[in-house]
Amino acid sequence: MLTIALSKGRILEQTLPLLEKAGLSISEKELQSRKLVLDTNLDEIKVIIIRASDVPVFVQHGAADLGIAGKDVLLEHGANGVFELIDLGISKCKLMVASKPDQDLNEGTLKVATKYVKSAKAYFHSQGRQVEIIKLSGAMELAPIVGLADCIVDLVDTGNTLKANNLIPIELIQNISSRLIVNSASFNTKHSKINDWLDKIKDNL
Ligand code: PRT
Ligand code: MG
Repeated sequence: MLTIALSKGRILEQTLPLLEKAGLSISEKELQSRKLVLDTNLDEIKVIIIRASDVPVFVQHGAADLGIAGKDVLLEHGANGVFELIDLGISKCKLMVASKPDQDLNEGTLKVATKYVKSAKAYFHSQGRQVEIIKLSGAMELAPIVGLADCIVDLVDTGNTLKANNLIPIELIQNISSRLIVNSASFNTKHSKINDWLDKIKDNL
């Protein structure tokens, strides 16, 4: 038996067609049900659909053998107990520093509002810049507007959210996409089965 953890929300839309091409499908009836563990067309594979940030946690602890999650989420979680197998090239966006157009980001200690605490710290520290991180769980764009922070670190796709709040993208921290991850113990014990799937997914990317 293999269990695959998928992120609900925006990644799911792009994940399902990718799995389908590799021969794994979940019926509309299963997807619409309130079940948390979903059956697939294959008896030996079950799928769980959970919050994006919980995917690496389930995989780390072996509650799921495989998972699909954004690189942003994986960077925050750390590599503990999970291997990244492949870049699926879906749900692409950029992790960026953004601020008001007239903001000076090079003087004194920067106040940075973000949900990506680890990534933001690592980025500014690597440049020798002093920062105070303010952890938020959403609506980061509000922080510079109300004077809570000098800048934000957030994901940017079209840039429309920034523009709507009179903010501009300033520095690129990292390009983001979704990755297939595996529990490190499962990778040993279920190696041939997992490799079969890896090949099927790779062949259809
Ligand atoms: O809602 P919940 O707390 O459960 O989780 P979540 O909000 O993290 O999940 P969800 O469904 O939003 O999916 C998040 C995952 O999608 C991230 O982990 C990324 O890997 C990926 N992804 C790709 C994005 C974006 N693009 C994206 N643009 N996640 C979020 N955004 C947000 C961004 O934070 C900002 O608010 O979209 C807004 C910017 O978009 P543009 O197009 O206006 O620039
Ligand atoms: Mg969301």
